[in-house]
Amino acid sequence: MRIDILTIFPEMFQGPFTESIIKRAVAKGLTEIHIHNIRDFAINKHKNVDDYVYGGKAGMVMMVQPIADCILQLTQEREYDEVIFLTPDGELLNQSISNQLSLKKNIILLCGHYKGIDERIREHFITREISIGDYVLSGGELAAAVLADSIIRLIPGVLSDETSALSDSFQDGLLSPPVYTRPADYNGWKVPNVLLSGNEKEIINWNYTKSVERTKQRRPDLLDDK
Ligand code: 6GU
Repeated sequence: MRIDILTIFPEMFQGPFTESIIKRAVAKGLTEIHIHNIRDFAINKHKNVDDYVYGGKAGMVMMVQPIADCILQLTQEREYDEVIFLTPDGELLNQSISNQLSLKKNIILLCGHYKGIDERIREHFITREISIGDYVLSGGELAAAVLADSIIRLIPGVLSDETSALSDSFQDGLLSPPVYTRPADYNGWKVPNVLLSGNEKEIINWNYTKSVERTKQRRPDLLDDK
């Protein structure tokens, strides 16, 4: 899978993609991430990418031309399955959206800033708009990193144990059960006996019961959907 990210702050992606699981996915050739600086497509001598909003209100808007030229260059090179704009007024990201997107071949993620981007970009290029939650971030970059991470870890071969993505919280609509590691007794704080029993059936039952219990307590809304 190939992900192209369009941003005016390319340095913000140093870190999220250069560590841990995503780093390994890139090294293994399971995903390609290309960061494009929208400012490289600005044509005037000041390299402007934004301008005053029409209609008088305060604030700057990202201009059509630099973003359009960047997207057009990419779409001339290959076909894209989705051109996604990260925006607080987009559809709320959930595991089902990440699952869908992990099956795509090429996607573009566009990060907005200032008061937003010229509406004509949304009308003519954007196929999907996604928000990562009901709060406001300074820009789309962190949201794009969150979305890319949630997608990339689902690509087959990225996680060392393929079943581990299947047992994630949300993957089956339930939160994960509590987990423990050694020692079995830490100064009197004990690991539940059933987990030490070696009885696989009982352990599966215990994990399921705990998942349901935790979901009922913390996120009853997840059970309502069923
Ligand atoms: Cl995608 N962008 C911004 N700026 N803020 C957000 C967001 C996106 N999702 C939640 N808050």
